[in-house]
Amino acid sequence: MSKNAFITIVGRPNAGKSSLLNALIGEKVAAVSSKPQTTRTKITGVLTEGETQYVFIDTPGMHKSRDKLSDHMIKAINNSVSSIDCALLVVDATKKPNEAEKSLLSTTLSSKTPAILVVNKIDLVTNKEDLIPVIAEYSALHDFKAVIPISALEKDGIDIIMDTIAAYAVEGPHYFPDDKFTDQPERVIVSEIIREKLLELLSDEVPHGIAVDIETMSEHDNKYGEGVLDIGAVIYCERESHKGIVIGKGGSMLKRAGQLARHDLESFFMIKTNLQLWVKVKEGWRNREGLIKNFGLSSD
Ligand SMILES: Nc1nc2c(ncn2[C@@H]2O[C@H](COP(=O)(O)OP(=O)(O)OP(=O)(O)O)[C@@H](O)[C@H]2O)c(=O)[nH]1
Ligand SMILES: [Mg+2]
Repeated sequence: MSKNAFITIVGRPNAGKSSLLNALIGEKVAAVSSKPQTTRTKITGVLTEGETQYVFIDTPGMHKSRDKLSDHMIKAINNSVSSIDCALLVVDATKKPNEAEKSLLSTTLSSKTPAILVVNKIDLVTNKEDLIPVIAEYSALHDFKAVIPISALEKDGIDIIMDTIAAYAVEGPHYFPDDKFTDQPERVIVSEIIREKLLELLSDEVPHGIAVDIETMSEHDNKYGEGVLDIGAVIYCERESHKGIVIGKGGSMLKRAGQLARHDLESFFMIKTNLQLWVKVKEGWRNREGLIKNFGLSSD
């Protein structure tokens, strides 16, 4: 009997939603960084285990809207919760419930949607008893079907999540090929890997104003007959001054980001990769609908 389960992953920025998605899938399908609001759109990860296909939807962290890009991110969160089989609310074990989480629990996560509380980052909690008051506070806000402490970073507790969500699978078709693990087009994966490196390397203000556009992506054989993946990407930033920061002294920042990205691209695509990066300025793109759509960041 063929089954499927649609599971959405929600939570505040930086809680570890994308880390959890990657741990569940066993592949890096979503960018992860220490900066909040790393994820900008809905990202789907797919895992087929025996008869059941799990479709996980990673969402941007819940936050107050500031610009049109934020509006799209918030819409993506709300869309992800309608007609799903189960929601995973990922929270940070070292933090107390905040307003955004409270409002999500009282509105979007209606009582009809089974929700599981995933208490992440338990590796940061030395005394496990400290988890009890955190769990108690969240449990007081909602009738969770289960509470699962995990560490997405150390891949601890992931199997318990899988065992628990198996109960929410329903009879139905597999919507993706069984060997597929994301709905993200390859170009989006490439641009997210590059953006992830810039987020980690750059100081706070600059990276949130960055979009990465993959202009070319093709394969050729080198003189030894090995396949090489050629990628040309443009990094758009909002200001001329940011462009200088992204390039760095003598091109050092761009070079470092390129090296790190190439390393991840080669292990993801399992092919030698030649990555060319350019930096351009596109002022105020975060408030321009057309550009948001162009960069694939629209929730529509
Ligand atoms: N110590 C520890 N750090 C973690 C764990 N899971 C995630 N992190 C870190 O927390 C930060 C945020 O992780 P993400 O997976 O990008 O978080 P997110 O919830 O997807 O964030 P947004 O996309 O910005 O909403 C990164 O620096 C991760 O390495 C964990 O289990 N333990
Ligand atoms: Mg994320």
